[in-house]
Amino acid sequence: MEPEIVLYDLACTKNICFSPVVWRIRLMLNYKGIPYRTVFLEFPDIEPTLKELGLTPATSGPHYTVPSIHHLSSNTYLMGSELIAEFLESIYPDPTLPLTSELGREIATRARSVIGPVFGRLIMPRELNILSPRSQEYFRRTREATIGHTLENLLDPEKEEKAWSSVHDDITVTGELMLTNKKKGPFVLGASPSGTDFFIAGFLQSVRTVDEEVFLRMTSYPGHGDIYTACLPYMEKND
Ligand SMILES: N[C@@H](CCC(=O)N[C@@H](CS)C(=O)NCC(=O)O)C(=O)O
Repeated sequence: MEPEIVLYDLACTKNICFSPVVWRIRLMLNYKGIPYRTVFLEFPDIEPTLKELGLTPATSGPHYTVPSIHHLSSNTYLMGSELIAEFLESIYPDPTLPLTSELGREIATRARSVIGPVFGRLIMPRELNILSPRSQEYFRRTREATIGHTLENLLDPEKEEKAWSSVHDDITVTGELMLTNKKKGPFVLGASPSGTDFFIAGFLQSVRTVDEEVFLRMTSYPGHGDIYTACLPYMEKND
């Protein structure tokens, strides 16, 4: 099938998607069966490539980010997962994907307090292992400037255990919330997926691609493995 969308994604040495935010969009494309092709960009190539395409820079954080898309038939370029999700839902409403819900918002708010420590301390230093030398150099330079010390400093078993303890209660409560509609079906809202399922599954798939052990520990908490498994059919196309 001819692609209708070009998806700009983050490159890694496994040649598959590993960014949690790009996974959110990829899951949506796969779920809706929208034909697309991927352009993987190394970290230092994101800004020059997206600038050249004429995308509007973000006002905070990195100015140019993936996911970005080019919708070919309308010649629309978009950057930012929220904007892209809304666009896809409006152009491809079938099957519908409720992007959010009251329960979804509660889960997302709680999950963010987990994602910070998990990504910041446990995933970030391990991410280096799946980046090319050019991306490693960029990643190390930008992230170490933000945290004020080396990425390797984070790989301290004692501090890592503290990070796990600090999120234990939040992961448990968030996971239990994910099971609210278990009787109606395997997804957060019951029988069919919502944006919240793709947010959770995208985060877990990203963790898994970087470090299987962290993934196994996260999915040992309630709910997480259930949502991840329910979303597996939409994670087959990963490149
Ligand atoms: N708010 C953006 C965040 C996207 C984002 O941070 N993407 C990262 C990759 S996971 C990125 O492109 N970073 C570019 C950089 O660090 O220069 C969204 O929701 O799409």
